Amino acid sequence: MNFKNYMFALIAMAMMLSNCNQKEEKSVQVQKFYELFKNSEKTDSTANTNSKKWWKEAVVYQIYPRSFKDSNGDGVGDLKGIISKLDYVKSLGVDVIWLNPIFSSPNDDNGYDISDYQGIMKEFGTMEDFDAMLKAMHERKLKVVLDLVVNHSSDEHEWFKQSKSSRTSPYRKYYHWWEEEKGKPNPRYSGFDVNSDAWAYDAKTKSYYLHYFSVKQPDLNWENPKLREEIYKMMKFWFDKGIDGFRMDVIPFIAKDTTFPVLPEKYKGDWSKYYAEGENLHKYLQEMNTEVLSKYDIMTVAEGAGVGTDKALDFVAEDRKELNMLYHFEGVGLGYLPNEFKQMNPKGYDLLEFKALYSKWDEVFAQKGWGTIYLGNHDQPRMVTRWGNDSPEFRELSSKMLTTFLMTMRATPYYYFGDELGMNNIKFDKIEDYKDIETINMHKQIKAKKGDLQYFLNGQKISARDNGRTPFQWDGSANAGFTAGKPWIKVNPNYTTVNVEVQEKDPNSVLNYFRKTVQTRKQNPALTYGKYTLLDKENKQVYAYTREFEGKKILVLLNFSKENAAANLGFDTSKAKLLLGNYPDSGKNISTLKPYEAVVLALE
Ligand code: TEU
Ligand code: CA
Repeated sequence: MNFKNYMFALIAMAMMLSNCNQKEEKSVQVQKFYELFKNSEKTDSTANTNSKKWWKEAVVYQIYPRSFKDSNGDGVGDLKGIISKLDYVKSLGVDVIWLNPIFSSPNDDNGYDISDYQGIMKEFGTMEDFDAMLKAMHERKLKVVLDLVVNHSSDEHEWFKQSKSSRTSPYRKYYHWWEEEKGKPNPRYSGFDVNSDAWAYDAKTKSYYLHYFSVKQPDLNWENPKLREEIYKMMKFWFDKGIDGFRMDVIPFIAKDTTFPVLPEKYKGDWSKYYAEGENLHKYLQEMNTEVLSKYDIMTVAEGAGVGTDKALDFVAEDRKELNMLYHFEGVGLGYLPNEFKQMNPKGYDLLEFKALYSKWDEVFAQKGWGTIYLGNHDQPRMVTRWGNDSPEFRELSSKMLTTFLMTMRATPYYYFGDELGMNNIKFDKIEDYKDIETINMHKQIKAKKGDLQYFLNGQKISARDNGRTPFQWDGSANAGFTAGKPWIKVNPNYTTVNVEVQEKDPNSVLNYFRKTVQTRKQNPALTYGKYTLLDKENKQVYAYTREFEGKKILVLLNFSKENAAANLGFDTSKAKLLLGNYPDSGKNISTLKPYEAVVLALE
C-alpha cells in the first residue's frame, strides 16, 4: 500500500468510528474498515491495473519481411511469403505482428527510405497482396503494426524531387534546407554517411539539406503544417484499411532545433537535446493523436532513441494523449566501449547494471504509461549472441533463459523473429558479405582514414545489424527453405540443425519452449500487470524477481552465468509450484541453479 492509500485508510477508519451507530458493535466497524483496507490494497496503483488494454496483454512478434519467406525465388522475402507462413506465426501464440517497412523504397536503408508512403515495395508485392495479407492475419486474429518512418523520406520521394527543383517550390519547406550564402551550416552527425556528415550539398539550388541518416534519407520538416497534414492523411489511409497500429521510427527526432546551433564539445549524455526532442515535439504528437490516433482502437509504440527515464512519461502517460508505449534504447546500449563504434567490452556486459537498468525502467511505468521489453531487433545482433551464450553447449539453454526474461517482465514483449529458434550471429569475415549501409559506409570511412579495418570487422561480428537480418531458418533444405533462388544475404550455415522443422519434432526445443513461455504469460495475468520486485540485487550471476497481482505471487529466477549459482531470497520457497523451467528437472532444487537455468514458480 502506498502512502496515499495508507492515509486514506486511516482517515476512513477515524470517520467510521466517530460516526459509530450505538447499536452497531465497534468490532463490526473494524471489520468494515478491514474490508476497505483490503480493497484499497487491491486497487494499489503500483500494480498498474487502472487501465487494462489489449496491447498491454499482447506479445508482439517482429518480422523482417526481407528475410522471412520468399515466394517467387528472387531471393527476397515478400508479402505472399508471409501469408504462406501465418499458420506458423499463429502457432507461436503471439498476438501482434510488427512488420518492418513494406512501402515503396529504393532500399538504401532496407525500406527506411520511403519513396511512396501509400505504395508497396515492388520486391515485396502489390497492394492486392497487402490486402490479402491483412485479411489473412485478421482471420487468424493476428493484429498487424506497420512502421511509420516520418523523420525522413527517401530522396526519391516526389516531395523531395519537387523540393530540390527550386528554392521557390511549394515543397521546399517539406525538408530542411540551408542556403549556401548563409555560410556552412554547423556540423551535425549522420549515422550512415560515409563522412558522418548530415549536411549534403545540392548544386542545383546551391543549398545544403539535412539528413541524420544516409544521404538518401533527407529529414522532413515537421514545422511545416502542410507536411504534418500530409502525414496524418497517410496514417488515416492505413488505419482505414484496418491496420492495428504503428511503430514510430526515431519519433523524438521529428522535432529539432532548426537554428542548428554550434554543438557543445562534449555531451553529457544529452545529445538528444540538440538532435531531437525539439520544443514542439509533444505539440505534434498531441496533434497527431487528436487528428488521427484517437479515432481508432489501435496501438502505437515510440522508438525512443535517446529518451531517458525522466522524459519517458511525456510520450506515454495516458493523460498526455500522445502514444501508448515507449521502446527505450538504454538496455541495448549496455556493454559497449565508450567512444568507439559499436565495440563490445571484451568482458561483456555487467549483470548488476543490466538488473538496475531494467528495474529502473519498470519503476517508470509503475503508475502511468506502459513500456516494452526486447533484446533483439533488426538493428541489433542476435539475442543469444549478444546477451546469452551462443556456444554449442549453451545456445539453447541461454536462448530459453533470455526468452523467460522477456516473457516475465511488466512491459509488452517485442520478440524478434528467429529468436524463437535460438538463431545466432552469422559473424561474417569479409566486408563483401555485408549488405547494411551502416557497416559498408563505416568501413569506407575507416579505410579512407587508414584506420584499423580488422578491429572494425571483428567488432561487427558481434554488433553488426546484418547479424539479425539473415534469412529465417525453416528447414534443412537448400537456403534453409527460405528461397528457391539466391538469398539477398547469406544464410547462417547452422540452418541444417537450427530450423523450424527439426524443432517442431522436439518437445524440448527452443521453439516449443518459446510457445510454453507465451502460454505461461497468458495464463498468469501477474506476469503482465503484476508489481515487480527485484530480489538479491547484488547477485552477479542470478537475476531474481517477483511479480504480484490480485493475491498471486510469482517468482522468476534466471541464471545469467555458465556456472552453477544460487540466489539469496530470504524467504521460504518449499511450497512453490513450478510453472516453467528450461531443464528437464527444473524446480526440483532451486537453491542451486544450473548454468543459464530459468525457473518460474508460483509462490501463492
Ligand atoms: O533506427 C534508429 C536508430 O537510432 C538507429 O541509428 C539505430 O540506432 C542504428 O540502427 C544502430 O545501428 C531506426 C530503424 O530501426 C533503423 O533500421 C533505421 O536504419 C533508422 O531508424 C533510420 O530510419
Ligand atoms: Ca520474393
